[in-house]
Amino acid sequence: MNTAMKNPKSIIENFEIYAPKLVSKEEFFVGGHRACQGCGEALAIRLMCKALGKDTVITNATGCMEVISSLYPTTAWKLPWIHVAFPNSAAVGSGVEAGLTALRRKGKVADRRIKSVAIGGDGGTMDIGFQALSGAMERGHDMLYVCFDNEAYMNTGIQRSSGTPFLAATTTAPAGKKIPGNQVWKKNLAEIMVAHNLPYVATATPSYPIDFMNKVKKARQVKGPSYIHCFVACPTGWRSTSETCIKMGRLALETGIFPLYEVEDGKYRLTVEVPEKRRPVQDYLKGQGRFRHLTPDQIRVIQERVDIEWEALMIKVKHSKSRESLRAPRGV
Ligand SMILES: Cc1ncc(C[n+]2csc(CCOP(=O)(O)OP(=O)(O)O)c2C)c(N)n1
Repeated sequence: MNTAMKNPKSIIENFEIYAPKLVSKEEFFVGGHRACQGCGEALAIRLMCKALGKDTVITNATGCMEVISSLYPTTAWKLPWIHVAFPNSAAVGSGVEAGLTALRRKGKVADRRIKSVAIGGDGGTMDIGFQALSGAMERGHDMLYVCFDNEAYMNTGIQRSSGTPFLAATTTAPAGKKIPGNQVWKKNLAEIMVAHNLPYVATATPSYPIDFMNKVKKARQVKGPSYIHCFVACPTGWRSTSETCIKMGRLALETGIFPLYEVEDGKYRLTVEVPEKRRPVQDYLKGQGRFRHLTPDQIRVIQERVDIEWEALMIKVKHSKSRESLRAPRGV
């Protein structure tokens, strides 16, 4: 174990020495794009691209990240990048992988590993692109899918998606006299991906950048399908101030609303520890206008749900076992 590992405080004190070693200076998603101030999604894409490196093909579903990054005649992408329709990022990503495999077999592309990475927002992934995602993962393509979950259809005006949290106000589930915001619980897509028996599934957020980048690097190495669910703050849609983008991800972790974990062949592991006494969900909710209308009783209902989900996750962390030996054999 090196000195820095033995004494994490020394990393913080000597940040300028360690930071360049931790994070590559090479940029593949560059400045000049049109993301809103404090956009968590643009930051996450930048970090993801650094972790992926140059031998990568990105397939991007329609959504904020496509709109802000590719206004004609400019582009923020320094990687091969394909903009596809709203529902089919995973399908095109799987085609990229199959195409590269075929070309490699014929000796028409360099014999090195080029990773196909498909990305989409929560609307493009959890709702309209879900069938394509499920199919691509189930077929076992050697590809990574990253969902950037800002918890609504932000690009088209903050409509609710199946990623929107319970009782959050959106333009299609406004908090008013009849309903107090979105009426259903958020879909847990990471769990649904685990149920696809993937070799690697993880949750992440740019608020913990090294954790996120390590997960992207790990997923890149996986030979087979992998999925990362990346939680990204959206000040515009969440009605929060732009400088709170990083803070929101940290509060989501510290309250247990968005735990950071990875699942390797079915074995769960928390990757960022949460204090034994988690912060109350109120600490996370209060900085966001989309939850401004909540009553103490409604906040209590959310707290109870988070507690139940947390306990269920802890059971999995404690008792799940690796199923690596049960991976479906390919080509049999
Ligand atoms: C089939 C289809 N339906 C609707 C649209 C309109 N549309 C474009 S982007 C978008 C919202 C994207 O939301 P999300 O996937 O959550 O990504 P975000 O913009 O929040 O990053 C919608 C509804 C479309 N382009 N195609």
